[in-house]
Amino acid sequence: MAPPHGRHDPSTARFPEGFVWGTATSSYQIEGAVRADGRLPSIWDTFTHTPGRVHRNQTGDLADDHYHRYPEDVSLLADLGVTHYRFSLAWPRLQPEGYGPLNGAGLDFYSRLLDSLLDHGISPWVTLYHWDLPQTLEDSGGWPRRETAEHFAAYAALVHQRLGDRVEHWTTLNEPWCSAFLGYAAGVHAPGRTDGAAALRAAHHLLLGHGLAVRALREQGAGAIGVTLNLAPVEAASPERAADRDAARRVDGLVNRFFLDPLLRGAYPADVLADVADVTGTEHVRDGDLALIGAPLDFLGVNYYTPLVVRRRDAPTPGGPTPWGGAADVETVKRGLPETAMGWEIAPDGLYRTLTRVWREYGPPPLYVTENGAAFDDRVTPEGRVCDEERRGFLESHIAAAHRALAAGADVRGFFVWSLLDNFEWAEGYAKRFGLVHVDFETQRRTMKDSGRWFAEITRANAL
Ligand code: IFM
Repeated sequence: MAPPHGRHDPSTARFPEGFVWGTATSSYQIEGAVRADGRLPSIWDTFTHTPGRVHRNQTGDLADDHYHRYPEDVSLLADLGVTHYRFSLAWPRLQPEGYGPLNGAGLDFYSRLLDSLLDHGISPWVTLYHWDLPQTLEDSGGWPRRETAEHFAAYAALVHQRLGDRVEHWTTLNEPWCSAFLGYAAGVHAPGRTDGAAALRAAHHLLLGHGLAVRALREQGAGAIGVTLNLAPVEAASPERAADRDAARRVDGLVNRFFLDPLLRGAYPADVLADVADVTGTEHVRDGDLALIGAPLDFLGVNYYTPLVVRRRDAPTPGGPTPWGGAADVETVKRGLPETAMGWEIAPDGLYRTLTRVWREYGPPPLYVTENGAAFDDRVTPEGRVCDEERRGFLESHIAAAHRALAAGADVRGFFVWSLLDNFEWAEGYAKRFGLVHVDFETQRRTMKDSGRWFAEITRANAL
């Protein structure tokens, strides 16, 4: 089946006309200025200021100082030749307590950023929530509490009223799996809770928040609306072992199907509900929720970094809380493939398999790779270059995988590199560099890496 939006020629790695090329960032990871102009703390401010939570107790207080340096960053985007820029709005900057009127100074910042992007011919691709929940809302229960979903939809509606004239693409959530399971079950992300039942309720309320926000944005005539999931193929370490095959089914259920099924089929997968039944029931899922969550979307964002290879341990996994409710006896296994600095195996085929699987099994709306990229230990040479050949190779192989998925019939319409800039990599602090642009965190000096120069050739040629 050929993608409906343009001719695809598999003999060259040329992409269809109108293919979206971009880079992605998120507010807390780059903006800094956490106390400026009425912004109040988010859960990530609280988490990073709690000793022992983040590598070297680093915080996003300054990050890339993008709040003040965005004009330079927009020029870098123009140098990269991207058609689109994916970034998130900081809820605690726009609506400091998570409810009530919008903060004019926060709106002014994003308004200036949008104007600057549009002046450079770059289309903004806005994410409403990339993990920085206003602390006030966490204090009253956070995502495990249903009202947080309602507050999120109200925030989305207000923001769209004020910024919607300049934004075509709206993403409700980025990677709700991380918000729910890393934040509320494993406790390695903000708010750092370790309560498996709370995590499952959080996952449902994130999805409900998405559904309520979609309805609110549709009522206001918003452009294209979608959501971004972190997806990965999940394999059994020993496929001949039934216990490992079952481990793979359960982890696939929690990472992929727990989100894909309600969003694209309007129902939670029955096997996953059974797996987690001893962690929590479904009392928090109310009549009508799944119809909201499963409302049609205009696009699905896919973030892909690495596959998961799992096996069942014969004893419960040691070492503290796990993100895997209903699969605490599962551990991930490495196969000895080359890795990035995150310790993630490099497997571009996993992107191909993810895109084609979602396309085949779910018949989703158009797909966009909304994040793909890699951390490596970059250094600036005395001549001022960053020779990041490994990142270039990583991106080339993954863009080629997206192209193969297109050739196989998946309607893949864009590719965003994570990330524009080296930035605050959550629990890893500033130790892991994902940028196409190097940032010296002492001086805030930006240096385009070799991979960035290479990516600029791809975006301009619309071909590999
Ligand atoms: O930095 C993160 C981003 O915030 C969400 N997706 C994965 C990236 C790399 O870990």
